[in-house]
Amino acid sequence: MQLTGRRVLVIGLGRSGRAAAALCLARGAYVTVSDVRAEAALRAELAPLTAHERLSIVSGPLTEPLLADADLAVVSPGVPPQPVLTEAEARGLGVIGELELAARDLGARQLAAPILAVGGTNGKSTTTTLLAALIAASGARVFAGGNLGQPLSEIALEEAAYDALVVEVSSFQLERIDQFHPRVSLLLNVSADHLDRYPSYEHYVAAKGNSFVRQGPNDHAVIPLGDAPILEQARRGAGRLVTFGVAAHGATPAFEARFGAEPVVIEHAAGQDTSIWAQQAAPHQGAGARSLEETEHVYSLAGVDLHGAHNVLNAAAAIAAARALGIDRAAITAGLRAFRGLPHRMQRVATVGGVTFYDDSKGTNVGAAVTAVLGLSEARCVLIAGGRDKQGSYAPLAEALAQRGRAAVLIGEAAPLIAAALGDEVPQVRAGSLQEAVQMAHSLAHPGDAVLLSPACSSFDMFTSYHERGVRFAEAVTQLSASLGGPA
Ligand code: UMA
Repeated sequence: MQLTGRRVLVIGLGRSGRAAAALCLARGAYVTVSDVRAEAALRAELAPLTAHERLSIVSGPLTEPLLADADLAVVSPGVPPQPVLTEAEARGLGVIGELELAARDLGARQLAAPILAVGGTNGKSTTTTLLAALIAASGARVFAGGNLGQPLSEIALEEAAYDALVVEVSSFQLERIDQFHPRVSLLLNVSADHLDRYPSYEHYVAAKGNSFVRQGPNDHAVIPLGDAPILEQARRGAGRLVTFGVAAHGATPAFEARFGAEPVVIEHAAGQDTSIWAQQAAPHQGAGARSLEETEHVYSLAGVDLHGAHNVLNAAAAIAAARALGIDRAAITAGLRAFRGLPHRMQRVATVGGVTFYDDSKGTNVGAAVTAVLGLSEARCVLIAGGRDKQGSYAPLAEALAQRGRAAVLIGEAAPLIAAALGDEVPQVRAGSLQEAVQMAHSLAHPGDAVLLSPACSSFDMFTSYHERGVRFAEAVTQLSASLGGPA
């Protein structure tokens, strides 16, 4: 990719736009950044670069003349499709995403580090971080970023060499890609999310599947066992399939049933394809049983810092991707032991009056909240949900709460919508603040229950981010605990 002397329009100046602008300037382009925010904020954002002679900043909506002046446009993931952009593309302007910019730059410089892409509606960040930990345990230098936080364009600028780049990829980032070519592409799951951005659910699934398209026979597509829509996406490329899932009864060889009642991940190679199965193994069967350590393709998850049944699957997926890269069993085992879970993802906060509080503030869609409810080790929970609606259906949440819910405490803009969907499945109350929600949830819970913050919505109606929402939740739990005389 030749950028010297070319005019690049960077649209959106958050982390992605900043990294893209810096990369394009470093490669000799004339860069204009366009963002709807006020100019003072944009200048502050670009602080070290504002004096650059090849940089200009335009505050306000994206316009046709701005696009007409550009040879290439780089769009930030959070900038939704809009007519002015579609029209410019129709006129022949190249429009790419920040991820594609990074991929082209890395490709042009022939940097050999393989890319491992981690996509999915839920579990991406945990799996990205775990996969990076498994690879790092082999002694390799690993980058973990993308949607997780650090844009890949920042890495393209760094001189430090990596042995592997583990990139969390959102559907937004995968919308405008072409050269982006993961050696291993993992798609964990797909359920309704971001339907406020896509014309249909199928468009959202197809965006996620774009990460498979460039894969060839030396690459691996890591996908869930028995998920036909995801298989269809993987088949858009030619990568070798590696599947992961929960072993069906009777489908596993006999020796697997001999371990204690703890989650394990089992690997089987059959011809060209590999299956990685996670399961809660049957109790130890005595004579003839082998320990986990003795058996080559079994990984014990006992004592690993991952909570919830869904995280066993995430671990299976990460192990599958690490194996596809050639990481050996010893490193994977060491990586699992060293792994520490991520904040705001099924994070245990405290136990107050026999009720355990979990912060799953990152549960920003219905699928995530359902998974969190069904994966709890406590039999019943009081769910705190609500926030800014994303136009998906809350019906699956009603089903999950019918099975495992004690009550629901609803907050934020989406509270009436969720209330209507829950109907009589579970008792429900409304709270005016998160602090009030924590108090109400505690009084509705019985000893031995969980209180789970897994909002099924974005946070932006009440907070600046899911992170702030999670921090406020933990503070409210601490206050509650103090008001009751400390943890119990
Ligand atoms: N903007 C415009 N015009 C618009 C919309 C936005 O100018 O029409 C401007 C905003 O004023 C702002 C900038 O664009 O200044 C924000 O761009 P952005 O939303 O792309 O944000 P970044 O800071 O670049 O963060 C993005 C990802 N954000 C989104 O996809 C919304 C971050 O993922 C990611 O960590 C980061 O790139 C680095 O790769 C966050 C996210 O919420 C965590 N992702 C979604 C999710 O996980 O569900 C997909």
